[in-house]
Amino acid sequence: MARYTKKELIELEDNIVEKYKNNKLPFLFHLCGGNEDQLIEIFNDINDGDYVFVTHRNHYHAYLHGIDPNTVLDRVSNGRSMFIYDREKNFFSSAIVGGIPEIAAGVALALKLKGSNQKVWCFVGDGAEDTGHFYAAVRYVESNNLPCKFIIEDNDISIQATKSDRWGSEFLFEWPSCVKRYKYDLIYPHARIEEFCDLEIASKYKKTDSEYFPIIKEYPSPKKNQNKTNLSFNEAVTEAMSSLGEKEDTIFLGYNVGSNFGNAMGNFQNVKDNKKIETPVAENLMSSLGMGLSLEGYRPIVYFERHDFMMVAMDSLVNHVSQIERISHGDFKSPVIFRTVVADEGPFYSGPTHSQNFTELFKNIFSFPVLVPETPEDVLNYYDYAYNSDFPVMIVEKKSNF
Ligand SMILES: Cc1ncc(C[n+]2csc(CCOP(=O)(O)OP(=O)(O)O)c2C)c(N)n1
Ligand SMILES: [Mg+2]
Repeated sequence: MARYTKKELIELEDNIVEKYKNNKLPFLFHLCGGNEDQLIEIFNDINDGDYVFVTHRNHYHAYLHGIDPNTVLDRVSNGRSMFIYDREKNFFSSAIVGGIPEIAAGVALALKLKGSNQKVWCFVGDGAEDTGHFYAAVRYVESNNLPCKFIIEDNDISIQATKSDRWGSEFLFEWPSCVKRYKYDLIYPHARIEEFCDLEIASKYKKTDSEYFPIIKEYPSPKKNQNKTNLSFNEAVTEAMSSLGEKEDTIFLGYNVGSNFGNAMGNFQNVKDNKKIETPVAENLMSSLGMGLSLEGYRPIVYFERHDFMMVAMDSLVNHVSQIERISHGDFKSPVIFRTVVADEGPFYSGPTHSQNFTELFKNIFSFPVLVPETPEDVLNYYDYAYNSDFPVMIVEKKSNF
């Protein structure tokens, strides 16, 4: 439901411009303008409770989806223009171009599995249309008939470059029916307007990064487990998967998890078929589907059969799963369990790009725990800990331990 008229939207955005002119905003922010009519029409079809995913240019969408304009002004005034979130209203932004479509697809998958009548609306710029992430999300939503619409807000500009500058011609890809495009001319420059503000004066208002975005307090480590088991390492992994498979809220996804597709090392043999989702070989999509499912209360176990392949999922992992609790000030949490394997040894040597171990790197770049079980007891303990945590956990199984 559109809550404002065109005139009111422009006035709300003018409040931000005014603050900027008074040298009060030493931040990067992106003003909306020029697309009022199109957005009002689209928001007339959006219900309260629907999810709205938006890019860095998110103010109009926030107002129209019922976020209090004072809250928007407060966010913008505290360096959080690109980070407007609201758990209650299901409003989600991302400052990463192409970062949201696959997460939106994950939420839409969850809504379909639950039989909900909520919908997902994912607004992206023509810059996101440049990315493979957008392609994967659109193909997944269209193929699975998920309740999600993608809206390309096509102003034919990414910062200062037109599509033709970026791609070499005006050629436009034809997207399927889950994608709508509206065209408009942006009335402001890409980001803030230099001559409007004296940045030297404005900078006096600046606080530190951790004052604007408090660092999450350290996540608790797993407790030491004294219980002995007679299971081998491989049997313990199977047992951990079987036990997770018994929980109502879990769901397993990745490639080779479906019953007819390899059933990776036999570890998923006791997990019921209706708990397993075979995914495309699109790692950033896999991780993002997991994140989207977790936002709707599922406890996804996302399976990556080699560390090497996870490098393709880094935007999802580093910029979204790892950061979401901090950048949303705790509004959104994403307690996904990442089951990963390092093929450090074992019978099938497959060369350097199939046997790398990124554990130390991951420990450094993720906010969440990365655990390496060395014994069968560790395996059972770590998966139990991961399930009982409200934050993401990655568990790294070394083939040499199997
Ligand atoms: C992955 C990524 N690459 C680059 C940027 C820097 N950047 C911020 S906005 C932007 C332009 C995006 O253009 P578009 O998606 O068309 O949105 P518009 O600004 O036109 O609304 C770029 C390149 C980013 N935020 N994320
Ligand atoms: Mg654009």
